[in-house]
Amino acid sequence: MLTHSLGFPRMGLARELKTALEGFFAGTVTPHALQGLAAQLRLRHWTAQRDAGIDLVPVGDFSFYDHMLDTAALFGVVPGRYNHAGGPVELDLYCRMARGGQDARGDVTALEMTKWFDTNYHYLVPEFTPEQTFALTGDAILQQAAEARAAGFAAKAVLPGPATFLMLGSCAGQPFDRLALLPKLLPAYCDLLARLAATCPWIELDEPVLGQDLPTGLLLPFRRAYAALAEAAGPARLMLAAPFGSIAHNLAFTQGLPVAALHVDLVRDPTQLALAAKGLAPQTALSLGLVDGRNIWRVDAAAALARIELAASHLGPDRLMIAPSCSLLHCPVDLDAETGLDPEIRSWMAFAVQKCREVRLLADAAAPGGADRPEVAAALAENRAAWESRRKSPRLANPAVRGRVADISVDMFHRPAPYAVRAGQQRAALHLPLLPTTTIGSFPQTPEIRQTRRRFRQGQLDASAYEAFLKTSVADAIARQEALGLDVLVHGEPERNDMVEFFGEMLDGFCFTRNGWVQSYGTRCVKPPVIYGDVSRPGPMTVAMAVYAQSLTPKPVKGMLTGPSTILAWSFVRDDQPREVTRRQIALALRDEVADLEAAGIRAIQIDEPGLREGLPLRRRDWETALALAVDDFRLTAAVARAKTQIHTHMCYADFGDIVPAIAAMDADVISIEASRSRMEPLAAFARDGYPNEIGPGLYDIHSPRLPSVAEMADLLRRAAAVIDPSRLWANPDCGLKTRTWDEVTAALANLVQAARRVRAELQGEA
Ligand code: THG
Ligand code: ZN
Repeated sequence: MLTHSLGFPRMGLARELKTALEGFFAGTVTPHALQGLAAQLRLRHWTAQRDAGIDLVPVGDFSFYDHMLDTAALFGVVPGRYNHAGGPVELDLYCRMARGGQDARGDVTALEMTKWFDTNYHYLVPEFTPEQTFALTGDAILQQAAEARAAGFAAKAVLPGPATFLMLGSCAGQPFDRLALLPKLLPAYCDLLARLAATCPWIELDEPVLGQDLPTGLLLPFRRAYAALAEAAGPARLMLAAPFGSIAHNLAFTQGLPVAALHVDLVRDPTQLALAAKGLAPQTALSLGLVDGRNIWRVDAAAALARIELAASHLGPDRLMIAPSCSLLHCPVDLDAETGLDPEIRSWMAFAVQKCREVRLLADAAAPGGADRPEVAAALAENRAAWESRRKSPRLANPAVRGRVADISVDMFHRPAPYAVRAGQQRAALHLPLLPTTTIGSFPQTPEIRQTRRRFRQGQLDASAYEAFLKTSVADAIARQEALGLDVLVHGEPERNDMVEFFGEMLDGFCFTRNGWVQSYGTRCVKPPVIYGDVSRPGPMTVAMAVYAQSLTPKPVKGMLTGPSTILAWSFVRDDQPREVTRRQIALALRDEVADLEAAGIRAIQIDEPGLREGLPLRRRDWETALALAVDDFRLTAAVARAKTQIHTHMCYADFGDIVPAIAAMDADVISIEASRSRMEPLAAFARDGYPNEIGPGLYDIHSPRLPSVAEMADLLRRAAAVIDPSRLWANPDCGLKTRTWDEVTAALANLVQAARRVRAELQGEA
């Protein structure tokens, strides 16, 4: 049984690639040095995987920014605004497509970024036109394949397949059927495969769209394409991979294809095994994705071996391959680097390197007589012992939490009064004008704030000095907001690194890593906390800081929480119970925080849910149930608040069109959303679906250093007031301001307040 890997984390154990890339962007690292480091990392990662027992190591999983951008560069898909004359996409153009920036003719915007299926990774969206042409213009993957071969590795080239590449692209403003481009794209893929075949014994094309709903019109073109691709791959063997989902509903696409192997994600859906096996052409192998590439738990070897046995009963052992479920991009690199974890909990975990060893172990144990080999038997016994320790651990179950969940009653999901009643009480309690102004929560994380937090974490600064520093920072933020004339203030979150990491560190049932970084986009990483047991709140988490901030001003200061769906989506979640059970526990913990904030005199509380939408299943028909449960948990969190306490929420991504009814069902008093980049377009969906509560469309893009003018924000507000009753409109930026400088923030918010005043005066003049 061959073992293989679909991809390895790119950043390096010490995030070396991030450091080098950021240095390159800043001009302190030469292109030569950057390329040198990249080659070093690739070699290190191939070696680590081979040493762990992976037979076929991946080539093409490395990227300077993102693998979809790499694929666009590979096939010459460069939007017109970059004025590219054709030919190879050099590093300079690649970076402009990734990050935007200057060229001879001025500013160009980057490609749009969006979530990669239901992960917390963002890819760059390729833009296609109806006249799009394709050619093999890049050679990065070919060079890397040669590099791997020269270093003596058996390599499998990996890249997104043509259907996924087209479906995940955009139409750059002029809708057309992108899939109609498949016949034009195919020759470029065939060209690439033919060349890769010279250096790689295997080529993998990833088609995670097979887990989604596919247009029936794609069926024949897809099948024809894969027949052509398998032929073009020539002496190399072609693998079609479907990570992240189940292909059970799309078997017609894969059945009988003349590919050398089909990879299925058995972590996401173990039941698809028999279906996938039955439809295979006689020469096709089945690659079993048995080790979870999305989480940090050890594989349950006994359960995985049972699956291998089932597969072998259908296909025989010689037609099986063993692998992680998906690319290991979505988990941290090496558990050996974690020295601070509780040893027992640590013994339940596996990171990318350990997961490669697990793949090897499964293949060894499944081989005839393999389980009797002493080293295999010992490793299996160790795996079993770790799982027994985990299953029996008293640290997992918290009877008090279980009891509370069992006792949840229907009334706990309902605010004490409907919005129409609450709105009046809140307006009186908060003394808000028409078009009230506010911000989303975070203020600039200055170098001083980052450094002070680091010194405190490393023990160079004691708790009282740290607290004094935080208070100074909060007082400064409050003074600035009062001077700007904002209506509802925030404390600025100087104590928080990442919002989810912050709550994870304070809740029971969570633990956190020192170095468990996972790429989120480009050079940016997150360190997801780990939920291992029942979740509860040992005590108030945000109350002291909120109360301190409120003590400095008569204006309302919002308490700031992260919602249950977002904490769930951005954490490593326990895999021994349904995710929904875990989220309900989180909701109860947050509900207590809402109650405590309110009891301490906080009059407005924001519960952010930017992660709600991205957690949705791959198939739309599963959305309704998933959304209903997510909405319930938001309501469970918020509904404890009195009628006159104003509940806010915030969501980042502009793609709201199809979930407005669910957002309305959350019944937050106020929602702030991203809207400036699309000139208030998302509001149309809220207006169309009769969104009943208050809404703050973002008036400027916080991702850009550009200063928005009073006139343009006033114009956006007028557009908003044309579709939403102005009595329910707020004025705020698109998102939190932690990545900006105070100079930028002060200037932009001053203009935002002016814009709100101007439009307020116009509206009141009309009345
Ligand atoms: N937190 C978590 N996941 C997220 C977001 C978040 N996913 C979606 C979106 N927000 C991703 N955005 C970012 C933005 C910035 C950074 C990471 C993800 C970032 N990271 C620092 C870096 O890589 O330099 C490291 C952070 C740190 O020092 O703690 O800037 O907000 N969980
Ligand atoms: Zn946001």
